[in-house]
Amino acid sequence: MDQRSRRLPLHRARSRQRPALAGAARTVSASRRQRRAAAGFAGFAPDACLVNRYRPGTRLALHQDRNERDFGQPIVSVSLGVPAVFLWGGPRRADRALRVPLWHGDVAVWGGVDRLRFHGVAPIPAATHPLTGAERINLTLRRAG
Ligand SMILES: O=C(O)CCC(=O)C(=O)O
Ligand SMILES: [Mn+2]
Repeated sequence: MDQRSRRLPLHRARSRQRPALAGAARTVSASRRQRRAAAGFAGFAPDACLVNRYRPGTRLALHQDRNERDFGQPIVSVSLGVPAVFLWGGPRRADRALRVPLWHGDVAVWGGVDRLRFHGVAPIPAATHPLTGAERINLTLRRAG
């Protein structure tokens, strides 16, 4: 993560491969807890996963995620496949949006005072990824109920 994105109220992490050693399970789960806590959302237990599939040229307009009951719970968003530019806006639709590049395996988390920020995705470039072809796939994990 570069210095610029470190200052964003948007937590982003590169995916890492799980250790192959069976005995490492406890370590992995401890570090997962630590990562949740480091992002400020130690108790997050998602009960829904929304899957978005983007073909080249498709976009997602600026919007707020308001369908969940408890805005105290964050949104955890996983990017797979071709890269995208995430538009990270403000509390009002008209607020200027930062453009944050997202690559395969990136995880973005937003919550707390930033939970209702407007956000979206710029048109997906024509590109290919070995795992998804021309598509970008996005998973958002949420606490819906
Ligand atoms: O595709 C993304 O990165 C964002 C998806 C999103 O904001 C949503 O599904 O509400
Ligand atoms: Mn959204």
